[in-house]
Amino acid sequence: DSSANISEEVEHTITGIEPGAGIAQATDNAVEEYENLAGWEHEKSSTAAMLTALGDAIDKEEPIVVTGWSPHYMFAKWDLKYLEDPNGVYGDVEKIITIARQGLKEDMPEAYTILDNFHWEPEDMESVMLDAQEMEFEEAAQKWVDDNQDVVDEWTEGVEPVDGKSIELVLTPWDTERSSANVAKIVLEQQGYDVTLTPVDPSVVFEAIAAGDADASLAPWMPATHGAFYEKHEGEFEDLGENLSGAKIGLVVPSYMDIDSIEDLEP
Ligand code: PBE
Repeated sequence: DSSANISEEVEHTITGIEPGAGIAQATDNAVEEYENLAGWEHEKSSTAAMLTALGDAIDKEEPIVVTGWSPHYMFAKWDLKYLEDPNGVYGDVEKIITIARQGLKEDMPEAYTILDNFHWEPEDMESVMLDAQEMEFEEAAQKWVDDNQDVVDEWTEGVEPVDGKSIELVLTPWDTERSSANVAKIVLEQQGYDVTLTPVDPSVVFEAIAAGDADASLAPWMPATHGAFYEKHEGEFEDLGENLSGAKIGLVVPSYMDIDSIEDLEP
């Protein structure tokens, strides 16, 4: 049948991204958990390579199965769908949270308050990511701040300015987190902070904050994507709650493919 052809045409391969991504771990788990994925390969490389492979397949209207997530421009650029995940390996709706090192509240109460207040919508993040297709993330973030000064004013309301204190934020190397980190950087700089952004793997985000080597991060995706790292370090960092809700991860295919569920992929 057609789904058997799909499996053969994609050579029983899921086109993945960087091995350190939470979605890569989740996909290894999916290959383990779904009996129909026995014998499938999860090929990890990079986000750029995955997007190139996806674009090439769509140009030829060939099947492809990738690891995908939202917010991401892939859904605006192409007609795509998430495969249903009856085993719930990829979770349902994800939120992005803010975490801080122990003691940040006492050491830098002004920054702590701003980071605690930082909350925006997927549309906000998407607009920064879209602009960043044509300009640097710094510029795209500045544009969002200029256009949304009322939102920023809510985050900084009643917070006293500081005089050049240094703060380090860690982020993961995807566009979603480049957006939030660059916006946070500008807002903290407006307040008088000297801000360093350090991109690292998701595991290192939690390690650095737990060890007190970095001050805060707006990068963790919960509960499915980075839940294992969160649990490993629980109690060694402070959870400031969500900064965005309505994110998602999963297996993604072009809409023209005649399957709906991970279970439709044949062994
Ligand atoms: N992502 C985007 C990351 C987090 C942000 C879903 C590719 C991951 O760790 O899987």
